[in-house]
Amino acid sequence: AQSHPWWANAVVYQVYPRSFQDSNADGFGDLVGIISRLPYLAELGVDVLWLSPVFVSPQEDNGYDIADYQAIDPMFGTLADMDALIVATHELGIKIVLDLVANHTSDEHAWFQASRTSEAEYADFYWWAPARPGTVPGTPGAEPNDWGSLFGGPAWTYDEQRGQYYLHLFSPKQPDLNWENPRVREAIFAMMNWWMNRGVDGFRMDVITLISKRVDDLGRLPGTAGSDVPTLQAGPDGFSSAVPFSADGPRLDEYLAQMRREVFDGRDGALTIGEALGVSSPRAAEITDPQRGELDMLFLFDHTGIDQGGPAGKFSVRPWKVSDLRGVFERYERDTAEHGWPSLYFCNHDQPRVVSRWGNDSTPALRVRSAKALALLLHLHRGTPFIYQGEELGMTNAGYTSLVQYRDLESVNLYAQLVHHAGTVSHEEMMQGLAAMGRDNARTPMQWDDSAYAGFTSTRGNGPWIDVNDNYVELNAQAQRTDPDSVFSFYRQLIHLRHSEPVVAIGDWQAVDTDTEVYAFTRRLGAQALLVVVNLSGEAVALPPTSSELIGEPDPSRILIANDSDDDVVAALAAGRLEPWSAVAYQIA
Ligand code: TEU
Repeated sequence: AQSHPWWANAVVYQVYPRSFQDSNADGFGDLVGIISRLPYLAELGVDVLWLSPVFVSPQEDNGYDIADYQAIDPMFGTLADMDALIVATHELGIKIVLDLVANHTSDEHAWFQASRTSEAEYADFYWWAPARPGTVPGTPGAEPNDWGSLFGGPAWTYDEQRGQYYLHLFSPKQPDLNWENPRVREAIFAMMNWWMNRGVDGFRMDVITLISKRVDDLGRLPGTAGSDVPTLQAGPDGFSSAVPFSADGPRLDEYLAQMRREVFDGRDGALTIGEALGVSSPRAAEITDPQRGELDMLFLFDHTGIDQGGPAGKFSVRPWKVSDLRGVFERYERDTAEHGWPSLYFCNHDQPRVVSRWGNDSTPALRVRSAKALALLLHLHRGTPFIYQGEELGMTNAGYTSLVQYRDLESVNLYAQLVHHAGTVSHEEMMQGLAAMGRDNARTPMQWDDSAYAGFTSTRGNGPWIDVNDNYVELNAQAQRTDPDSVFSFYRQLIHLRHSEPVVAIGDWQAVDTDTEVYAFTRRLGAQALLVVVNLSGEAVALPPTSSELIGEPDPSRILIANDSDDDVVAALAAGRLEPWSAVAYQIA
């Protein structure tokens, strides 16, 4: 049995600053806006605020391209505003973690500017490589190899000044840092300590599992002597993926342990969450094992791929099954049962809205009901749940119908690559893919009330940086806060349960009825036991056998939480039936 740290029963809330609350009518959210909305987070009851990047940045990737880690971008405010936000969250008993984007910087960061002129101190801060032998540097096909960027196009860009190519797993404006260089690590750890000393409580670390590169592969680029770089799986735009070169590399554990020692040792109550692209669930259990002193928890990606894949890559929507989703969570839970700790998320700023994706947003009633079913399902798992702004309202996908409404570089670039350059995907297919999977679905302005622009920004300005979802008039925080049957009120109850019921936070997790498409599992802690049964479909289905046995004669006083009235739950269970989109957590002991 493990001993449990404070975050075992905590709930984290992610704020995407540019879309949360604008205070100065420029159409972008800002820090002062966030401060004004903190009472809302306190009312919801969350324990930790995770803030997506607010540092100085050219905003190529909405701040995930940092030009100065120790200054706030003027679009978000000032360092004084940041200090005020730290104080204000702490006054409400909420911790605050920042987004640490340290796999790469912006190409406008001073380190990169110095690196491209080969300035001694910074020459090896990034990954530089010569053109493929026998080619003209800077011309198409002269890239050191055929690795592609995750945002489309090659993963290498030629720099005239240095006369070499630099590596970028993401956009050309996001060069990858060379963590092999001890000075890079020192510089990053010093910056992290500076923020910790300023009062923040930890970091969510962007693609941190990509920091250790397989250096040998780089030394054996195609066309060089002894080359045997594996031909990696081709991406939708024809380039091969560079992720295997970077993901979970040979020195990852060493770097994370060094970071722990140099930044977090002696800082009680700090929280570290790693975004774990390319990491398997058994490895995640190791990395989050407290004995090893690396990270507290990781975001895995397996469940986000169950409905993706095809000619347009992640923008090709595939049918999915409840058993696929359950199977992924079953592995997360099983692998971390003895050591390590899972994080639980459906939504973030990179994923479409879950109610549109795996629920049903076609009518208000179905939307509310399926949003609650998905919320109950996720929040009754063992692990630390993450709520992405607006998820607690059941906010839906953007509903954009025109390419010009999209802002996200991934969506815009891949549209150009696939529809125009490669010609492998039609305009119509790609528009459908963007509407289903595009990242802007999560980035529409927070829907606060039914006033103009959903209360996100003032009518004195030119409107928000990205279109508000039309459904804000009916779907907004103001309408839900005082409604006991709202999605918001349901999330409040779920958060409260995690705080008050240890079985919800730390009880053992076990799937049941796994040969069915009903998502059912038990939670057990000492003499306490819960059964969670969720029907993630629009059809009534039979209550499966093990669940039925565990429930026996249904008793309304045993219902912990459900998205139906107690009477309706009991009636359905007694009839051996699960209504469409029904979800219940039931005390079986
Ligand atoms: O994302 C990592 C990542 O690889 C994906 O989730 C990404 O969003 C993309 O959709 C893959 O198809 C992190 C950040 O969360 C994301 O916002 C950044 O764009 C990215 O890193 C680069 O910093």
